[in-house]
Amino acid sequence: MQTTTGRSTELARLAQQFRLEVLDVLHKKGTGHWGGASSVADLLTHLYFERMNIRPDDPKWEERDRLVLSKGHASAMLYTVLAHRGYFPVEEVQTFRDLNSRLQGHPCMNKTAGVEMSTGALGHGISVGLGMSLASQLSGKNFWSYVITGEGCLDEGQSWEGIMAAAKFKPKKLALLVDYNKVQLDGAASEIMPLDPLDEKFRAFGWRVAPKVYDGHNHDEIAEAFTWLDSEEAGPSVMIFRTHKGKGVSFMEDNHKWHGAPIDDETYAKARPELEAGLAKLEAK
Ligand SMILES: Cc1ncc(C[n+]2csc(CCOP(=O)(O)OP(=O)(O)O)c2C)c(N)n1
Repeated sequence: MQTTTGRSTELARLAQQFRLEVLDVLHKKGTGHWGGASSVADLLTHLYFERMNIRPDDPKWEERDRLVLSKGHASAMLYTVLAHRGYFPVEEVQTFRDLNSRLQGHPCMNKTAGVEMSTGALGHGISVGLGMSLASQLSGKNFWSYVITGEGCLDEGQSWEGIMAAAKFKPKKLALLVDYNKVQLDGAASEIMPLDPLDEKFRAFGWRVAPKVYDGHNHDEIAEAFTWLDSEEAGPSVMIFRTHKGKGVSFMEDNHKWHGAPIDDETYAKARPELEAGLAKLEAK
């Protein structure tokens, strides 16, 4: 991870710590989605610890920025970030997927503080984010609505209905972050449903598109993307981040096998030291 500023290193360190904690809990529970959770760790960490205007002690504060994790299967990372940001106790993450826990396999907005939208059925996030951003304008508020989608999520037709509708209604504060790891549930995106050239597709659909694909594991680049986002107020905006599924564990990176496979003891014993080594490297910076 090539970060230059102290703050970027700190954010990268936090994200890596969250990866470790997620691996621990998924191993303990024998269930959950490691691939997509590790991929989105830096984006969620940057949003919640650097970018978003939120009050974790008042989760329903009306002016708060909203985040819709459209790829809801990455819930374990969302819960870990929300817990560390103060929405609920960090120990509660250990109840992940337990019967009657608030922290189910896919996020539930009616149960869990900080979860803005129940997701898991892919494809709905953009439409929901559009509604949130229009509600912000109609009610005279000024909050951001952020949506994170994976490329598998973009395969859903509903995503493109939302993209078209956003181009029509032109909300000023709707930002889409694409967690572009190019690997889906059971194979490469290029085999399942090619999306490239993704930036040109968004442009053709009438969106404001960031001038480059950012490194979604480099916090200097994530910050650069947000600087671009703030540089003008002009309708729905999309930032594409190149990420890696299974980030932080060499034999899991870019391998669809680790989309949702249980982390057994043997795998855990090989994977954890790699994440620990990554964390130690960041701590030494
Ligand atoms: C409507 C719907 N169809 C299928 C699935 C099953 N499914 C869960 S995750 C996934 C792939 C998601 O890929 P992507 O959005 O790229 O997420 P990531 O690779 O970051 O995990 C699929 C097909 C689902 N959750 N919802």
